[in-house]
Amino acid sequence: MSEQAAPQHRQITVTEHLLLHQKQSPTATGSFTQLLYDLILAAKLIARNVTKAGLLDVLGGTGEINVQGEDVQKLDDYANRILIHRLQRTGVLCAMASEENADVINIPDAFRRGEYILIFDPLDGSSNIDVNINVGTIFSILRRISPSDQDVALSDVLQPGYKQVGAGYVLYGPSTMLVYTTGQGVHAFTLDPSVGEFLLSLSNVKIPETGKIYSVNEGNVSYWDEKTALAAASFKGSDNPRGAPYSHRYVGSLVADFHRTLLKGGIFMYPMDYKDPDHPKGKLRLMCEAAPMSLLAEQAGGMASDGRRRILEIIPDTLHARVPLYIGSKNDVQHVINKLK
Ligand code: P6P
Repeated sequence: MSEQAAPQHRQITVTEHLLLHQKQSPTATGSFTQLLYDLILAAKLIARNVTKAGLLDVLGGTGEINVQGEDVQKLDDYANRILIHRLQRTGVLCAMASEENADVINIPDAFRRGEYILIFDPLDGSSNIDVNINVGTIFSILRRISPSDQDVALSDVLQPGYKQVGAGYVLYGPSTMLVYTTGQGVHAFTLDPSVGEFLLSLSNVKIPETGKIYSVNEGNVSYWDEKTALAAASFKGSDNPRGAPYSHRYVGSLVADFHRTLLKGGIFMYPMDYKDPDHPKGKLRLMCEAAPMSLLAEQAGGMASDGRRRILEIIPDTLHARVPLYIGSKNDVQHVINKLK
């Protein structure tokens, strides 16, 4: 079970938590702490605007279409610019990639470079902003594989998810939460706006082995193949790991749906569908959505699959590769994998 954080007077900041972990992992360096520090600063700036979205002129779209073919909302454009501006100065990155940008983002010559690569979805679920539903920033951290004295190659970025040295998300909602892993468990921090610090609220988060909630956009059922439809339908009856019907919950914002699955268990599904020409491989992006969430899920004792393969073993063929995603309690995910065979 997840461990509630210490009483008020012993609360731990992210930086203290990272430094504590660094002592336990000799390979960790201050670079990672610096990277997370700048990521957190960007998140606080994004949180400030997200929580005031109704007051500032940041609602609605910019009129532009992004590389995904989606309307760019003003806030996700803001979030993208803040992350690129802050993180290119952190001195520990050699490249970045954003869900909003078609190509790899190089670090300008004016800034010091490092060994890490940051891949992010600046504001996932942004279509929900105008109706005040949770949105989030998702991030994935890789270490370059080519020699430091060479230019970053696309092969440095297109690595399978098990190569991630860190992953996490910031959830902007009733409270702003940071959830991350560096391969030593999953830990959750809640932003205390009165001091501007993320304070540890849950350590060593564990996903229950079997859940009671399934999460999928049932409106797509006519676009699924038969096995997918039967797998989703199984959670409405007793032919499932629980032996009883599950509750259905679907926010339509991956960070919110995943966060609930991480804490309460169950399964989140975004199957392949025939609704959109891009969706035969699913809607969600492998590198900035599925892979970071899958590292978190596995670190919390859960499971993540595309229906056949472990997400973390899939080697991206392109920067914006998409995958079907089945993620959450290991018994529930395995049940779906068995149904899809
Ligand atoms: P649908 C948001 O646009 C997103 O990328 C994820 O955050 C979310 O899980 C999914 O799309 C929702 O897609 O087709 O159900 O609206």
